[in-house]
Amino acid sequence: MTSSAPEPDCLFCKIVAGEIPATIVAETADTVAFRDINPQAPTHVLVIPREHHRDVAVMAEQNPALAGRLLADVAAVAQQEGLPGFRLVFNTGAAAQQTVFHVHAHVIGGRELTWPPG
Ligand code: DGP
Repeated sequence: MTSSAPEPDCLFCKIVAGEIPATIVAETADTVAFRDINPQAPTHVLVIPREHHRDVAVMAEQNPALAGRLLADVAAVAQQEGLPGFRLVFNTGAAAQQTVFHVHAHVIGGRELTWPPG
């Protein structure tokens, strides 16, 4: 069974709990948004739910309302960052280069973005 309780060894659960520092740019009752430690663009913010879900597919299945609110919080962060456009990425699974297994939305912008991604 998949749990949404905090995972003791989860890096992003520790950021939610304030146990690991992060440059937080926005917080809501549901989500925390903070700057990526390895930015791929002038603006690179991660928006995560406070609840632990392994990836976006699990979150959408277990708590679709939360998934919707997370998207609204992404939009608010993009507006707060003054982005005229942005790329929203959920790397999902190791084959897609997901490395932290607590769902996170990459909000990337502040430069001309190319397509397709690598
Ligand atoms: P992904 O490959 O989609 O799982 O992205 C994980 C992202 O998390 C990656 O862009 C780097 C970022 N990251 C990893 N560890 C930390 C950390 O301790 N603090 C912050 N702010 N970002 C982190």
